[in-house]
Amino acid sequence: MDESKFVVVANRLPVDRTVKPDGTAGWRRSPGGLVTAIGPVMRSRDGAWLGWAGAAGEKLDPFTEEEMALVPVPLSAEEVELYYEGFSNTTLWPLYHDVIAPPVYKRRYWDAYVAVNRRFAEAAAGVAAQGAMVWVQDYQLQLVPAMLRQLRPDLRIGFFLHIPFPPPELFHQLPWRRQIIEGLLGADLVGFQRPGAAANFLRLARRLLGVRTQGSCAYVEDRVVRAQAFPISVDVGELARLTARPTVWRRAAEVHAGLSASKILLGVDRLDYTKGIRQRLQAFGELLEDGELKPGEAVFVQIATPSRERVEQYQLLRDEIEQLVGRINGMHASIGTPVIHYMHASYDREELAALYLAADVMVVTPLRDGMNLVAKEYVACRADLGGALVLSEFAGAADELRQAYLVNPYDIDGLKRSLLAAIRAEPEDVARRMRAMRRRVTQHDVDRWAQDFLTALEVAPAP
Ligand code: GDG
Repeated sequence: MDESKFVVVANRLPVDRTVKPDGTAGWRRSPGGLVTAIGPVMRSRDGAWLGWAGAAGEKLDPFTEEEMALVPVPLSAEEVELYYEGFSNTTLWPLYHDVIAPPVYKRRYWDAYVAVNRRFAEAAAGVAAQGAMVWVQDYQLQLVPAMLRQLRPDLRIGFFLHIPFPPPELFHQLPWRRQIIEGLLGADLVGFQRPGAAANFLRLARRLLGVRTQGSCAYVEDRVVRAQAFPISVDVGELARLTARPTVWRRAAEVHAGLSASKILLGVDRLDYTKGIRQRLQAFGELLEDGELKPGEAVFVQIATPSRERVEQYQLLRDEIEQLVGRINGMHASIGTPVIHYMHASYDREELAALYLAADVMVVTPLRDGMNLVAKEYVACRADLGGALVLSEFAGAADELRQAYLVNPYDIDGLKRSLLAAIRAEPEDVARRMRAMRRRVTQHDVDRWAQDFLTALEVAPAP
């Protein structure tokens, strides 16, 4: 494979395995904004994408798919358990999300994290052309920037963290806190979702490593590292095309007609303890119990996409949510008319778009979330200016979507008041709020996010 001038390094490759109708195996582009945003840049810059192909123990040669050069990085079954399920999702994920669940600190997890990060760094060093630009993605690969810089000082290295970055008060728990900050400081540009996260990172660099900082810059030996916010967004054009399809708006009407309630409340999340699914269902259940909502007045549709099913905290969460759904339906449903429709399944983009169109109130209540694309997707789909958004102030999206019904999901009474206000809002008010939110999302879509980051990386002082 030729060397590339632009290299993306992510835990996963942007393709999923498929089986074609004739039985042969193939690949299909994964859904999601990252590929859409970076795909055009990859093609115009002769790019390569490094990542795990998704099957443990499998060794694959580089291949080309969707006009992208893909370089698989192998992971053994043990590494998936220790580096991915372990350090990434049992240590870092809860620590970076306000310790909503207790993080687990195991030295075996850390050792695997170091080893896998080194493998990714070596693979990137092997495919990057002289002076190339390398863009490392997310919390699974925080050591890659420094490892890669050591191997290849000629490269321009960017890093983007998709999840929150915690304040020192929490980050200090991590036994390997210095190593993580050193790892990230290997980049020329470190991007975060919110300005507060960039500030946390700079404070930690000062406190843990004595690095001098000024404004958004950290001075590391003879280099300047910039830390800044680049709020990620959605592919507004793709969503507009989807919602314009007659099959989609017909399906939305069908969903509405099929539910025997005047208003539909919708939640769409990976089944994750950061998403505040319990809090929103509890608030909805209490409104029914108090008699403030009548069963025919509103129905809740909750899609909970299966996620990290081998991690214990996720198994416990699933039991808890399913018990709660059962209890609320047990109290308030009648035959043929549940008050909560709960689906533990994954749907295609068309069906999701139809649900967004059908929903009168979109309920997004994470306890902590880097950005939350679901909130932005809902806004991008509502060209009709219908639909109210209830949004947690702890989601990065709250910085931009100021006209949503902003809530503190820990405050169940406040959440109940906001749900009622959104359900009962006048159409003019709903439209006014939606128009303002659409202006923001349309002007700051995912393409703009990628352009802003890469432009900032390009103007970073040369290594
Ligand atoms: C991380 C950060 C940050 C959901 N169910 C289905 C489905 N989805 C899609 C949604 C949306 C995406 O998954 C979820 O994105 P979120 O942003 O809401 O949340 P995370 O997965 O936690 O993402 C987050 C993001 O990275 C990007 O930086 O915003 O804060 O935690 O696009 O539509 N897609 C399909 N079927 C489903 O059933 N096809």
